[in-house]
Amino acid sequence: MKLYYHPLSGHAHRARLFLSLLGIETELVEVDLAARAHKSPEFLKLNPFGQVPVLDDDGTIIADSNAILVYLAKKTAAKDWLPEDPKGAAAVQRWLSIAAGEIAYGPCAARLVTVFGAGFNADEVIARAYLILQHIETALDGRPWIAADQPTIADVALYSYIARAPEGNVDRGAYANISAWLKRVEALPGFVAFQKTEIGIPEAA
Ligand SMILES: N[C@@H](CCC(=O)N[C@@H](CS)C(=O)NCC(=O)O)C(=O)O
Repeated sequence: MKLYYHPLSGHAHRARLFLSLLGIETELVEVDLAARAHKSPEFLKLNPFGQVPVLDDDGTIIADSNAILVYLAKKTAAKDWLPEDPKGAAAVQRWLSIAAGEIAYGPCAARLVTVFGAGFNADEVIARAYLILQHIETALDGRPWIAADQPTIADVALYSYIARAPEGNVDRGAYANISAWLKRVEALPGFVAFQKTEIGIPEAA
């Protein structure tokens, strides 16, 4: 499979991480966001939204990180990663929605300000980040994974921007359950790290 990505995109890292966890051989195609290659006519044919990541599975084009996670789980019949029973599927979907909502508008947006110079109100997006981190901290109380007894694509979708939240000046120090969960994700066979920058505050231990 071919993944159009950027090394500093958490959305792209999500897709890359799951491909690696599944052991799928992947050709990585770096899209030069600084040169606006994601807005070129060729790239817009792949994703009219002009965003990474995009997956090309032998001509089947899937845009959107969470859609890629669903596609890969279904394609490989990885039922542990995406349960099929109504309750299990809903539990995963709930956190995919949060990854596309509260995480995007919180820790992801805070990092966009510092790493990419986005013009959001930093105090506002950092406050949003703390709000969602507290919810996740509570949800992880007494359980190793966010949506099931085993890791699911919900954990994959949440991981990248929470791991790099300190780059957006969001301190993860007060969230012990989240720290332990990040380490569990990082210990999964096939884990591949999300590139770090020197921007922001130091990571919590
Ligand atoms: N909903 C999309 C969001 C992807 C996204 O925001 N990608 C960013 C990089 S992290 C991007 O390509 N931004 C360029 C733009 O929106 O113009 C997904 O989950 O894949």
